[in-house]
Amino acid sequence: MKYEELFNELKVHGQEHLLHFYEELPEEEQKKLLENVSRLDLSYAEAFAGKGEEIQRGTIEPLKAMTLAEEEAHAKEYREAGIRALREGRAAAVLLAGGMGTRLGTDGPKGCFDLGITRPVYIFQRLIENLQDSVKEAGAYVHLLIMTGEPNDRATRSFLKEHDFFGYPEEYVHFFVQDTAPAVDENGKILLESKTAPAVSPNGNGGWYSSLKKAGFAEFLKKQGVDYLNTFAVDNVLQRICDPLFLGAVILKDAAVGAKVTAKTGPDEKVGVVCLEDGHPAVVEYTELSEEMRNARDADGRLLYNWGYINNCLFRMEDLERASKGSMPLHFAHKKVPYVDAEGQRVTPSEPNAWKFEYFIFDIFKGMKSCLPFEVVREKEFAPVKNPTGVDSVESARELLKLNGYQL
Ligand code: UD2
Repeated sequence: MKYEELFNELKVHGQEHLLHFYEELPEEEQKKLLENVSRLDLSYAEAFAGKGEEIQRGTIEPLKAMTLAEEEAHAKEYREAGIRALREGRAAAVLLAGGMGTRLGTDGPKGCFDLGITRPVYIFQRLIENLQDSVKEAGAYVHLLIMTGEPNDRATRSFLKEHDFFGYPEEYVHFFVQDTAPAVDENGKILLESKTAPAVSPNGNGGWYSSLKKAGFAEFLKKQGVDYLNTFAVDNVLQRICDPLFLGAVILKDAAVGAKVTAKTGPDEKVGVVCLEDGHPAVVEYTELSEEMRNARDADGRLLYNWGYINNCLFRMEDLERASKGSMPLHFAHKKVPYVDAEGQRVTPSEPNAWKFEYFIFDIFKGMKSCLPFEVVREKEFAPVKNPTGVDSVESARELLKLNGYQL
């Protein structure tokens, strides 16, 4: 796009400051700036105008999960149905690895983090080994799609290639990059990360399906006969992936979506809670849980909203496609974002100075006819690596891995 054309478009949106340094840049850099700015999705910054209004929630009620006892009672039929579907190539796995892993304090992709003590045990390795368990049980490979973010895409691909995809056949591994959203200052102005690039970051894990589609994988998967997608987070090193029991239960219960859940450790655990909103399946994220909902108890004294969402879902593709036509709410997060000021000086803020935009994966549940929350045993299936130490950390994940017989 030419300078004038872009300038005029930006002006309509009040974002023409993005070209502030254009004149002083060498020609090559000018080109880069125009390219970077013209790729921006300005609708995010437009949405910022509505930031004052909280996301309006409907009437929230608890949603029952399928309990371990119920799963146990039907284990044989669920497992068989799941294995059959895997064997027929009806399921694929989608790894959500577009996040930045900032809390862990690593620069690289979170999946490259080594949890090993006496030998390397990378997060990606653990996840692929977990997937291999299901592959072995079914006797058939499933397609593994890996969503990266722009900042970690190259490093993720080269790391996995270097490690020979930890034994997974390369022809079953596919990558796609998730879309980005710009960061804006308190006045809704998009920040410049450098004189040639706006500050952008991945648009939240709810951006996964539109990014997958844009990359042509929805078509690809349909052609392959896939009709269930198991999305899973990069940081839970104990999770079962394409778990036949879960898959079979979702199929036989005819659920549009299934979500693995575990009983919360307490009101403040950092997991979303699965519930109903105006009669539709929904999840309220831990950051948005009201005091009242957080602490509400049932007649037996248990948390009323007790089913913690652990970010391992099974989506039926036809329902996903239908639900994805609706709009998703945009969540705002106040963060520290380094930027270049009007004088061209790089500023590293010590306090949150910017707003980032994120879609949440589970917000699509609201457009689904039905959801099956599926209970799992926490100690066997939930070991998230979020922080270096303490709760949900490298330390706690190592303990849980050892408890489950893994050599570190
Ligand atoms: C997530 C869940 C939360 C709970 C918790 C369990 C969401 C929105 N919240 O919270 O309810 O289940 O995990 O540990 O899912 N990701 C991307 N692109 C992005 C942002 C994130 O791929 O733009 C991935 C990220 O790489 C990770 C997953 O999504 O695999 C969860 O992201 P997070 O660690 O930021 O989420 P968290 O812990 O706040």
